[in-house]
Amino acid sequence: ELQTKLVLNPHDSTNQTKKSNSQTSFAQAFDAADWNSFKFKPIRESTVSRAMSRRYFQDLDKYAESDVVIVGAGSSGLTAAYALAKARPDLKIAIIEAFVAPGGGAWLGGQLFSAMVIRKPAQKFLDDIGIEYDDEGDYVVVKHAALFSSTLLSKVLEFSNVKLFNAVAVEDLITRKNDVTGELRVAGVVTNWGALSLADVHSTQSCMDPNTINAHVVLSACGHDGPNGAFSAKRLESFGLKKLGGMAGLDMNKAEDAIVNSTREVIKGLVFSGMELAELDACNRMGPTFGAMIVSGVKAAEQILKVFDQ
Ligand code: AHZ
Repeated sequence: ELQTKLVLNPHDSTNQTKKSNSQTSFAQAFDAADWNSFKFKPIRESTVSRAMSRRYFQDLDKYAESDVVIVGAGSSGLTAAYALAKARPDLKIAIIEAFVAPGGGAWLGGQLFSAMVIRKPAQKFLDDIGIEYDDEGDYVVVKHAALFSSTLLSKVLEFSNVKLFNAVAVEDLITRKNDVTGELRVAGVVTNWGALSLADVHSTQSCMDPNTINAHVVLSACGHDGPNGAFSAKRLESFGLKKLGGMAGLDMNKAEDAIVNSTREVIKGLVFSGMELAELDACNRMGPTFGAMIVSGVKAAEQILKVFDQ
């Protein structure tokens, strides 16, 4: 039965009674029986400014000491954030994403096609976050990759122990060297506005000093190399700690298992997930299949918890 009126559900997310009498029309709810007299409540510009900036600065203050920093809000980083935040509401988790739009390379299934292919058993994660799919036997298909990314993102953002700082880039790692063993551990990240970092303002301005976030564990989920990727892998190479293998050619069968298998704490305090591992370990790329990003994210969350247990 088609509804003839636009109706607004009462402010109660548990109320699913779409056709109950408690509903008001949008026009009633907006107090706009006559749209010509529609009016918003008044506001002063500085109120808007303060409403945003106060919260942002409170968040900067709160997350300056984070339990976990996740670098990169692509499919593997967001999956790790979800798994971790769900398991441990006591942990403060900051996600740093260089671009304004989170989601990384998971807004389309591949090339310009909408559908997203996910090989089993990764569909169990879709069941957990409530995304429908077509079951094709050994793999499933979500009708639009954007449905996956937007659902995952919204679930992650709902957790009260997670803060996404988008349009903020990680420019360096905070490191501590053990005076006795010489071992390096990662103790946080160095950040700057994404627009500055991505435009390489550092080569034209004499001082664009960054900010910092201390963390017990950093997850690097920066994706494969490109204009903006494999950040921590490249930094470990410049520290002289790793020699990058470089991502190998496409082999779906090998690539997905390899990425999950190599998801680990690479140096003390620094866990890797997703395609950044391909640059580090010379794994194949898998192209437009996303099961490994999901399972690598879940495994990364587990590895992070192990670091807390050490
Ligand atoms: O903007 C990046 C993206 O959203 C972000 N990022 C990278 N460097 C950063 C930095 N500071 C802050 N220094 C940074 N953010 O990290 C995110 C990576 O997302 P992604 O989707 O590229 O990586 P993923 O490993 O989660 O998923 C990769 C999926 C695949 S597989 C594949 C292939 O085989 O060709 N291609 C892609 C995109």
